[in-house]
Amino acid sequence: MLDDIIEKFGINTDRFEIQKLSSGLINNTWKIGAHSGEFVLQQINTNVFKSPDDIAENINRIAAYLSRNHPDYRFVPLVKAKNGEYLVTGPNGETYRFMPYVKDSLTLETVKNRKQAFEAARQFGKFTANLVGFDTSELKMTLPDFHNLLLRFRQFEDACNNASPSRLKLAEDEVGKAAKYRGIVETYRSIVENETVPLRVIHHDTKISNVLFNADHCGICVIDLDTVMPGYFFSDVGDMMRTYLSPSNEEETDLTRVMVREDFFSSIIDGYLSEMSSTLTDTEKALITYSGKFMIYMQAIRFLTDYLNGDVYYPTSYPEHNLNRARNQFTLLQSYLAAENTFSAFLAELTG
Ligand code: GN1
Ligand code: MG
Repeated sequence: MLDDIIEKFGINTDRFEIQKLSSGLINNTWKIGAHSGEFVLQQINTNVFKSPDDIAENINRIAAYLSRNHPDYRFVPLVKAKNGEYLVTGPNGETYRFMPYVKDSLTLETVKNRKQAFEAARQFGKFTANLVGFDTSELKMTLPDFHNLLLRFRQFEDACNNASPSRLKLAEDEVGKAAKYRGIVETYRSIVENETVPLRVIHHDTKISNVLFNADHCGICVIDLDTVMPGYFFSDVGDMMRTYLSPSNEEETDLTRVMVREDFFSSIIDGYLSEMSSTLTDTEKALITYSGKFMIYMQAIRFLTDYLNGDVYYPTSYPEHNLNRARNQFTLLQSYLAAENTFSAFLAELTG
């Protein structure tokens, strides 16, 4: 079935290998080994991304800018189909795209050591730093309000009002935690209303599996560019903290394994600032500790909202999967909050 799609991207389908890649909750991804090389095929989830053309346009604009201004920067471009388009439509209206596979690269599901945290943070910092001169208004909003915490909280409240009594009952503790830490939403409100945080080219999904590494654990480049849009730096730094500080990821159900490793914090900061230090404003630097709370809390309430809504957004493999993910993220949040003063003290020393 996928043969026809691959063929439209110019691959000779007499002989090729196909392997499903598991990472990513939203899109489907395959690695293709063909005579002419290795590629990645992706089916874009158009229930989530309503205008996949906008994603392709954003990636192409950024690719053009980077190749003009930072020709040595490693960027994975889209491959054109034989008809000259970047997207191919399947028999049931599905949307596909094609990219080169970065040779000898590997991805990580969890961060094992501080070097990996540093390297990943450096790659995302480099991405935004190299695009400082790029006019953010040229980018389409592929998911409007994606990291708008005010909206996410309203969606959570709506979900509470509409949830089945049984799901609401099972999620009682987590609903209580969402309310308990509501101050994180209020801080967000005051940041967007009062502070002048600049819009930058932000990746918006800086989890560890979105960085390609080589065998020596050095970062090669960032991938998964669907949510690259104008945004705030704390989305990216926050998602690094969400996914690099803990030894286990959001799928872990043994909550004793979900925790913040305090010494990994400085590795993230050092990696990100190695590229972004001269770019970030003082206002932004003062929000670094907030970043982690913001993203961990938002992801907790997104999983919880989806559980209450009956699992309509994130794919699940068992009935309480999203509730467990929310539990995991609230556990991480509590561990993060316990370390907050240590993080702030470290930053105060670093930034003066
Ligand atoms: C989704 O599809 P994937 O795995 O790249 C989600 C992110 C979440 C992430 C949690 C468009 O990303 O926001 O952080 O799951 N992307 C979208 O693993 O909702
Ligand atoms: Mg993504």
